[in-house]
Amino acid sequence: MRGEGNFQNEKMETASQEKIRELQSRRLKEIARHVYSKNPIYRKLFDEHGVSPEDIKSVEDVTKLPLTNKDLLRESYPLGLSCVDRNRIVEMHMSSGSTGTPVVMPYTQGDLDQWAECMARCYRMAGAVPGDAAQITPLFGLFNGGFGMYHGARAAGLFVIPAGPGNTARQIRLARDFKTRVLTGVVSYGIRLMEVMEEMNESLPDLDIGIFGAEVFSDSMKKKISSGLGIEAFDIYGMTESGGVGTLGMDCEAHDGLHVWEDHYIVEVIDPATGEAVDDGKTGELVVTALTREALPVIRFRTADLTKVVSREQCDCGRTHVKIAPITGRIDDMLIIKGVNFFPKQVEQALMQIPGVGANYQIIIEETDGMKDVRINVEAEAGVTGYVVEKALKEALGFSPKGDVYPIGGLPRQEGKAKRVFYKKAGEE
Ligand code: DLL
Repeated sequence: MRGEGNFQNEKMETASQEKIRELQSRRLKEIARHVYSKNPIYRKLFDEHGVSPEDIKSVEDVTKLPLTNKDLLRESYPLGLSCVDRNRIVEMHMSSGSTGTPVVMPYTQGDLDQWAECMARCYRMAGAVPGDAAQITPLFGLFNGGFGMYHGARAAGLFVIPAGPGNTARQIRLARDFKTRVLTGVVSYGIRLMEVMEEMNESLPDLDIGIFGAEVFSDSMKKKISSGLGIEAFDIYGMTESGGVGTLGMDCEAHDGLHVWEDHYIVEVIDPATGEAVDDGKTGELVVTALTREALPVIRFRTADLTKVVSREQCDCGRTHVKIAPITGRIDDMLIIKGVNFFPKQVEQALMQIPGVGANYQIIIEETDGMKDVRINVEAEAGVTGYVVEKALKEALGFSPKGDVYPIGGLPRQEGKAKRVFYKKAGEE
């Protein structure tokens, strides 16, 4: 298998669960002390919750700590939650999120090294080896995607092509001329690349590994991108709050879950309504505690991302770190139409299985007199009828949404993370 024996930090990636627990216990005690002693907002939060760092004796005690969420980070804008002196901060990233209030993540040099290590593990887990050309297509800027993939590629000893997004024809030439073996991007950029390659009638024989994330990534979309680009596609996870892309792991060659780097993070899955832990195998909200970050370690951060624990056994790839399911979506992404609850990912999964349907689609929620209805527009090759699409969606969702079939290229394209769901009031265009 391609990733077998291919580790960035073999000792840690294959350490026994017992050893990992021991390390997590030690690090949790340290991080609780760190945030409590260095930041007044954290101190107040712990005090109000009636917990002190001395109460934390092992990893199980994580549940004694208060849950936190995006609001805490937003309210402390710009650097109110930082736990180090300002002169130790060497880089920052920021996400604006849907409400527009930014979340800032400052980094010390130690944090950059931690990020690079996590991301480098992902590259190696995908099968990349030192010297491979890695073309990095997410934005280099406040978005953490470009720089995170850069720091990690350097740590893994790769030949970095910091292409950034856009100009897809040039991107394809770069990949051809510099023999790109590893290409990274947001999921919708993988789609874009596939389309332009088809238009240009290009193939990239050296391209072998695609690392995509930042957006929900259904299995059927993964298959489509894999066959379209002639690569093995991996689903990479991370967020501004955890410290960026790759910090929360990726799937290995077994492709049956994302390995979370447990020496750096404690993950819990909770019932979003009660805040209580759910059993392994049950879907809930992922909660993350950063154990090794200095500038802004999140404590029991409610990600709003839905997933479940898939396995805590040693994987065929040799890694021992917990596997979680690919993210279903964010809690607030759930749609309720005509009494049926569903996630955009289910629509994607159903659409991508229809032969001839393209990779771009829109879910439009229309509201008339307080009643919600949904239209699903897709792109498809000639010959794919609305009837075929409707039938597949009915099977997946239990009802038939209206919608139109556009020719390939007929729906608008966006840069960065794709917006798939649109809201419209009656009569609006
Ligand atoms: O999207 C980090 C990233 C960059 C991941 C490039 C992968 C590739 P944010 O902009 O802070 O950071 O957005 C984080 O995006 O809470 C999830 O809701 C979603 N997300 C990230 N990766 C995945 C994934 C980056 N693999 C938010 N599958 C997260 C599903 C993802 N959703």
